[in-house]
Amino acid sequence: MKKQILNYGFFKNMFFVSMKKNKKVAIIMGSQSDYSTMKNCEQILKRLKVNFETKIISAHRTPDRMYRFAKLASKNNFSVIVAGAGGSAHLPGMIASMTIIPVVGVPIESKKLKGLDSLLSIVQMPKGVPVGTVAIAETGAFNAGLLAASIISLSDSKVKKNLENWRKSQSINVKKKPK
Ligand code: RP5
Repeated sequence: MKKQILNYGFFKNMFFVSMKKNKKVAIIMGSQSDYSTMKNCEQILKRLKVNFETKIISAHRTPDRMYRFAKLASKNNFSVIVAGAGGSAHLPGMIASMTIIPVVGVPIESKKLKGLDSLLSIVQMPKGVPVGTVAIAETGAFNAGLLAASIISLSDSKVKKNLENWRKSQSINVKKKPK
């Protein structure tokens, strides 16, 4: 009987450890120059108390790093990947092709075409491999964080509560009349 109780406790702990571990967001980006935009994603995830890790992974400059990250993402307990890229922005699509973890793509505002190139590269994924695409630049990075938190909230009641409270505070802060 005692042994059974011990076994039950062991499996219960294992279950909660794995549930807890599985709630990390990966924020990845193609270059250091993307970080000022992707900080907006970090900002909202911190506010909502969502665990995340941030990395630079370039599809064309560090293809091996990209491959290793995507292949090990599930084993490393990431449950959402937010990928920011600019120009011919293939990073989110390449990552999505190698994992079934949801991928949210953030189009970085490029110097030449103001991010339209990034947006079209990310949003126009061919049928069969989806990338959820948000708005260009800071707004997109922030919303990608909110979307990642929404996905996490499906299995994390604390994050759900934080997200609900954040929405409420957003509504309260809208004045009824303009000044
Ligand atoms: C992409 O090329 C990055 O995502 C970045 O937005 C863009 C320009 O990179 P840098 O030349 O600034 O490193 O890989």
